[in-house]
This record gives sequence, structure tokens and C-alpha cells, in this order.
Amino acid sequence: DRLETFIRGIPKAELHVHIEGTLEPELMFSLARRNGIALPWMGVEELRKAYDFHNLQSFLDIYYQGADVLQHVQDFYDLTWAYFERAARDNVRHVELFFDPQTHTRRDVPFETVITGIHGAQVDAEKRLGITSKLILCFLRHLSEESALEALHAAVPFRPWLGGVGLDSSESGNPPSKFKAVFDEAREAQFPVVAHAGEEGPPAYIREALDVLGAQRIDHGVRCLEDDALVERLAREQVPLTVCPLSNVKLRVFPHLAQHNLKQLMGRGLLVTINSDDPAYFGGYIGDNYTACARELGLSQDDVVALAKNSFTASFLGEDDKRRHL
Ligand code: ES4
Ligand code: ZN
Repeated sequence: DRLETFIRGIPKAELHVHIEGTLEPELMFSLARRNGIALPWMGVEELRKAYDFHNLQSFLDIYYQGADVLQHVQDFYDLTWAYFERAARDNVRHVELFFDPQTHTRRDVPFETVITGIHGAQVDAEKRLGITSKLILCFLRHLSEESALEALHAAVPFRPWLGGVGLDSSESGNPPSKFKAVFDEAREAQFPVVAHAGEEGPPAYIREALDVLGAQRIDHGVRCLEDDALVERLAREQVPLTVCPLSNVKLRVFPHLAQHNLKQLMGRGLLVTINSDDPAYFGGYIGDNYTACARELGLSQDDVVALAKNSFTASFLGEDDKRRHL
């Protein structure tokens, strides 16, 4: 319909997408064949059936297995290029892309292989699609801080290709404070900082992400509404939240999209954005996330405009680039 067409066409930034989460089943199987890797699923259909998640961990178990097919520079290039081509169809003009190097280095794929493939596709996306992007290195919070420090040190030679650091994976039981030292070092090296917090974890994890890690943006953050003082602070400081509605429903943070708190977050004056998280696993890219919210939450055209503007405001683009997009 008309609002859907408007949504597809409005220029937008995507600030919360994991490149490993854009691995579509078809590409997973074609890379498995190309690299001689056996997958535990018979085919695309059986794999899609496995995408019936109960919580964050049940998703992560499959997501890390799927990533095994990524072996060579060309694999990371193909994955990233496919994402950019799909994002172009939703008129995404700027992307801040997460990657999880520890997922790959722990199975002996070198950091350089991973980042070379991703970076190559970023360069081509700017040249051929006009989409700018920044790459954000995420530390896996279920692993040790020592392992995160190794990842940060592996990244140092590639500093010019990196636009920030973040924190993802299993939230419950892995508070931001576990990673204080590695984020101290990252901030010392002038990395912008983001962190997943308040997806499954409590509001206290959002506070820690801000106060202990120095996060400039909170990924998800939807549980902030349980803490009024925190909401007031997030609103006052205009700390962006990168909300991922279809992800939250798939991982059962909310029972149904109609119960999602996106509009309450906007109503409290928060700087909210809509993003896709792991679109190949959660049943939709960024345009699908906007459209589903419009339908289930009754977003108006003005809401859509506000959310799309927020996506540029909340980005790590410089002030001149932001103005160009706004
Ligand atoms: C993730 Cl949805 C989500 N939450 C935390 N970590 C992640 N890594 C990839 N997707
Ligand atoms: Zn995420």
C-alpha cells in the first residue's frame, strides 16, 4: 500500500545489523558446497524449519554453526555484497555493520581474511550503490575478556577500516562490566563505542554499558522502560537505541509485534531507530521491520519520517554528512 511504498523509498540508515546474520540459507548451502563443509541440515527447507527460536541462546547456537561455511576472503565478500544489494532495495544510504571476529578466529580463519572480504564489499557498495558504511567490531560477551583483548589487538593494524567497537552475544549472566578493561583500551584508541544491553538483560546492564563501557549508543535497550530514572536519562542525553522489532518477536522478548514497546519508547522522547539485526534469521530486512511496525503498531507517515531521520542523527557520520542526509 501507500505507506509501504513510502517506507521503501525514504532514505534511511541501518545501525544494527550483524553481517553473519545476513547469511541467507541459499548462500549458506552454496558456500558449504564450495568449501566442502558438511552442514547438520539436509537442505534449505530443513534449515528454515530450524529457525524456530525460544530465546536469544537458541538462535545464537544456530547462528554460530551457520557461520562455519565462511572460510575465505571471497566468502566474506559475497556475504557482505549480498547484504548491500538487498539494503539498496530498501533505500538504505548508510550502514553501520557489526562483525564478530572471534567467531571466525576461534575456528582458525584469520582476522585479516574476515576483514579483507567485508571491507572489499564496503568499498564496492560505496562505488556501485552509493551506500556508505562503517564497520563495528563486536566482542562476544560469552567469551572471556582476555579473548576480547586478543580480538582488539588483532584489529590494531586495520584501525583505518574500523568505525567502532561493540558487545554482543549471550547477554544474561555476561554484564558489560566484565569487559571494562577492553573498552578502556578501545576508547583510548579513539574507537566509538556501542553495546547490546537491555535486550534480555536488565536495565542495570544498560547503565553499565553507559557508565562502565562508555557506550554512545545502546543496541536494543527495550527493557529500559522498567526503570523510569534510566528512561529520563536516556531521553535527556538523547542516547540512541537501535531497536530491532522482528528480532525481538522471533527471540520472544515480546510475544507479538502488537505488544512491542517501540511507540512507548518514542513517546518518552527517546532517540529510537528501527533496524534488522539478523535479517536472514528473523524473517525480514529493514524495510520489512518498518512495514511490520507500521501495520501492527499503527505508525503514521510522520512516525516513519521521524524514525528515518533518527537513523542518521544516531549514526557515527560527521555533522556535514548528517546534514546532507537530513
Ligand atoms: C544477536 Cl539478536 C542478537 N543479540 C545479541 N547478540 C547477537 N549477535 C547476533 N545477533
Ligand atoms: Zn544485535
